[in-house]
Amino acid sequence: MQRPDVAGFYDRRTGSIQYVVSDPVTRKCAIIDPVLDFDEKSGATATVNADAILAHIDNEGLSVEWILDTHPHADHFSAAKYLRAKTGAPTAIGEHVKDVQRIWRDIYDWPDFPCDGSQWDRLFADGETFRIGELEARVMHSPGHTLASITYLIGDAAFIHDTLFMPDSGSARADFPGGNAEQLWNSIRAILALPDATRLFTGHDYCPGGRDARWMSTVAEQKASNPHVAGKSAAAFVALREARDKTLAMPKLILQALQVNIRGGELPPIEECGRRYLKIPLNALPGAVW
Ligand SMILES: N[C@@H](CCC(=O)N[C@@H](CS)C(=O)NCC(=O)O)C(=O)O
Ligand SMILES: [Fe+2]
Repeated sequence: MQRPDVAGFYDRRTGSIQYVVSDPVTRKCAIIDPVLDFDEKSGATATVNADAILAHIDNEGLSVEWILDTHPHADHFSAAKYLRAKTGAPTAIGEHVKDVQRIWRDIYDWPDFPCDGSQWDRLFADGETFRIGELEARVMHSPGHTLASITYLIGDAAFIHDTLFMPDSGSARADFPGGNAEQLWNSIRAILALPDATRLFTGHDYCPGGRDARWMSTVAEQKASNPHVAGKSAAAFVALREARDKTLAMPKLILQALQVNIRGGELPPIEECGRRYLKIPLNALPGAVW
């Protein structure tokens, strides 16, 4: 079993974990789920997170082969386009991103928006493989949190994004447009069918009880102690997930983030005045918690 090196970079602002996964032999690496900083109060964007990742890559003497996203994120902007410009490495995401693009094209009323995934260099189908140096990576389609979510299985490391969080934090929500709790359960079962020692790297940690951020668990740990899966039936999980989702407010950046992320992380085009603008649809999403 190949054992890649994995470095996690925690973004405190959004509770997101970004990864650099590298081949210890060839020093080739992939960046997974990089964050482009956005301050919603001032409207400012920045590349503090992405530049820290680039500095790590430089310090370690790594070379970037892939810039990967697990899904079109609803809580932060992807830094994939910025990092592509900096490194020349290709970007990729799951092929069902096209379905997510169609949903959000309608919400933003962008009739001419190309919903063909052409904003990425490669779209992965379920079961597809690719290489990072000598490491073999395999894609598992893991829908539920979003229609397009995928897990990257690289040697003994699985990048499971927003399926399961740390065992003390349960699972991701399944109530975004295109989300589905039953599909999320099936995706989680497929992840937990991997060997017990598989290292699972999650996409978020919200530091319950004020503990330090953590992001790595194993299949065995999840099966033993995650209350959303240990001893649960499919029906019990779906009931728990749907009940909890009814209590959650939408992520504060969902309307801002999707319009950047369905463009592969590219900010909206510059208008005549020289500035870029985000578009906020009113009364388009359910789930306001007053
Ligand atoms: N408070 C956060 C919530 C972000 C959020 O909804 N995160 C998703 C993953 S993108 C999730 O599954 N959250 C589970 C939960 O909050 O219990 C925000 O506003 O950004
Ligand atoms: Fe997410």
